[in-house]
Amino acid sequence: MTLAKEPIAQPIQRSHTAGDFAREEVGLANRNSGLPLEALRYDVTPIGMHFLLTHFDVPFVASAQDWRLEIGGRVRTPLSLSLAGIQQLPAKTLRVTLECAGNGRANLVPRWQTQPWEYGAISTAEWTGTPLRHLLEKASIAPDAIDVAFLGSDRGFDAGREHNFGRSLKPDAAMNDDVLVVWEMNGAPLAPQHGFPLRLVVPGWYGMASVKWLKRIEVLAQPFDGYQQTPNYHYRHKREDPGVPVSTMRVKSLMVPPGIPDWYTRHRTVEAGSVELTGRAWSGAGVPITRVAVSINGTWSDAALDPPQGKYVWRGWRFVWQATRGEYVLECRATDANGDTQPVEAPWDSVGFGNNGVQRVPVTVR
Ligand SMILES: Nc1nc2c(c(=O)[nH]1)N[C@H]1C(S)=C(S)[C@@H](COP(=O)(O)O)O[C@H]1N2
Ligand SMILES: [Mo]
Repeated sequence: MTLAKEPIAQPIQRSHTAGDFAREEVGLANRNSGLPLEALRYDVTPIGMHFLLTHFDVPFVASAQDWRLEIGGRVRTPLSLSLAGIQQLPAKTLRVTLECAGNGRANLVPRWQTQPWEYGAISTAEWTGTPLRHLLEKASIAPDAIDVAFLGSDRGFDAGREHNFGRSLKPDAAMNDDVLVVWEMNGAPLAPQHGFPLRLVVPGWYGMASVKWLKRIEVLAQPFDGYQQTPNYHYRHKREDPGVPVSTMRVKSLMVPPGIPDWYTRHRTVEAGSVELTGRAWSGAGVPITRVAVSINGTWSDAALDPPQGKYVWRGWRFVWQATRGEYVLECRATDANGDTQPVEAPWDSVGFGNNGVQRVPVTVR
């Protein structure tokens, strides 16, 4: 596998729409599952409930025995490492909340036709691996390096461009001790759908940076121009804007929908009385959450925050609501230590990246 130019074919036509979901969107939603919001209750998401986003096919890797991670490009010592060799490096376990940059995009009007996330593309796992910097130090980055590309073994087409899924980090970001090359999730070998046998985990960033099925690291003297780096994953108001690269997660919160759901609509029914509302709040780049407010039909009150569980981990919150009969809309809104707060109205983005608008939960109290 190399960084050869990506062949360009005729792109598939897609569009913005405000109407029904296309068969293709429903098909993607079946392949790429979200966290059921009731599972926000787990500090660490059970593996089978962790959200999934796989652009192409999940590679079939029968055994990790023959897997090699290659490191090449602008390095003094190109390397080809086995999984066993990598596992001999100093190991580190980090609890990390990952969110897909497209989370919430199905709630935007009009929406871009793609994986139609509502709220669930968010989860927390405990990742065990070795800091990437140990591998880069072994290979020894050349002084003219300005970008480090990470390629997965999965390959396909997007917008007519054939490529392996790939992303890059600037050398200083790549050398951060918390960026891990990971072989275990929640104490078990990586599941096939989460990147077996090896993946990158970049804490504090949206999920696209955490390349699964990691096969090759290419150190570059020019910016990586793979499809998933650019043009994809840029905030753009118009399709033709140059855009701003998507990087760290924006401040956000979600609540566990209270009461019981209707099977089809998911509308909630709650018994009158004292109702404890709970949820999670997080931000990017390791910035702590400082406040969560809850709104009951537009009246905001502060929630209590649970103790923090780590630099890159969502923070629990709770609020006791004295519910009386009627129709309600519940909302929650987080603020981080930078003073950033979730917008009440989601910022519109051409393909729906970074939607951190407040969640609205309609509830009937009886
Ligand atoms: N090789 C590869 N890595 C990938 C992807 C992919 O399609 N292929 N998807 C990315 C995106 S967009 C996200 S949000 C996360 C999702 O990780 P998960 O499926 O383990 O939850 O993986 C990232 N890493
Ligand atoms: Mo994603």
